[in-house]
Amino acid sequence: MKIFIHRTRICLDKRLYCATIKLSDKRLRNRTSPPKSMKHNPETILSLQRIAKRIRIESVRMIANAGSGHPGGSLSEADILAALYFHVMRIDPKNPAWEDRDRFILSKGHACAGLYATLALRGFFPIEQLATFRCCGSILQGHPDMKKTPGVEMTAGPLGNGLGAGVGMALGARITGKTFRVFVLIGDGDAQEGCTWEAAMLAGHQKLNHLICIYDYNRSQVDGRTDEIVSLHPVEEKWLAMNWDVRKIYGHDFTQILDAFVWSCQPRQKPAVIIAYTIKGKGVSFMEDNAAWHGKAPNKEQLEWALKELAEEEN
Ligand SMILES: Cc1ncc(C[n+]2csc(CCOP(=O)(O)OP(=O)(O)O)c2C)c(N)n1
Ligand SMILES: [Mg+2]
Repeated sequence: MKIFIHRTRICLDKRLYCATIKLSDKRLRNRTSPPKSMKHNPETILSLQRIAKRIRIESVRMIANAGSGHPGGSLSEADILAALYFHVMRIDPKNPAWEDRDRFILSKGHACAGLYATLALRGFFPIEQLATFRCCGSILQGHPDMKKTPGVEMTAGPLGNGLGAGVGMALGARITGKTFRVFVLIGDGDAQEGCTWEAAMLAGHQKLNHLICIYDYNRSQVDGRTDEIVSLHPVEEKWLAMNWDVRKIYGHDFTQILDAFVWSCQPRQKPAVIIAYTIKGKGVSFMEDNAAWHGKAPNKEQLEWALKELAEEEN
């Protein structure tokens, strides 16, 4: 296991940052009741596209403001997070410790800007807090901390640990007779860690049918292409061999994302994995599929360019 050091800094310019937050945030924050049904229609999709756009905008803004962070993975996961938090998961932002809530674990913890933006938009904490991302003493550290941030279920940063934590939660639910679902988002670099496969093997063996893994398959990690570093092929066959149900989707198409979640939440005898083919840096042309933007903050001009593209983006 490698050792890594978080960079912390003091944020000076909160006022400028907060001035850019829109009024429509209030409407989003007030959506506190868990969704009643997982059915979807064109309006659902339009609404989720708008939310995903906001997640992307807030993510790049936070990273630029902090001067550090991980835009590539935050942008690739944005559509999945929007679907989970605004349509699929049974949660109550006003009561983050509700016993029967669905759980979500971001195993690729470095991509927490996307998660923080989602949690803020969903009402777990005030959107203004995003301005403190990566600041000393902030609830929004450079990697998620379950003891600091409302809505964060699992501390993460060292890759490969999320699925194991999810297996523990799903087993705990079974033992205590709970019916909540456990969603774990893993990255493909994350999946290069051996403990991911140990957890997958145990989940398959235990037939953890309330465990759903989403595999953010952007085919890139910090050092470049996953295929050139440690190939993950054949991905589908690996999960099938470990006794998982498997579905492949394009992870930026809400119809496919929502259909896959409906499928994954149906009664089943095994855990389910959704292999989501995604684009690292999705939505910002100069970041898309470019490993250089794995862990780098945009400067002022690059931020303006990125925000312009994201504002114009049509899914
Ligand atoms: C155990 C461990 N080794 C190394 C790292 C350093 N590291 C941070 S992010 C990353 C690559 C992650 O790639 P991936 O999971 O595919 O995430 P994404 O492409 O979605 O950003 C690495 C190697 C780490 N966090 N943990
Ligand atoms: Mg990746």
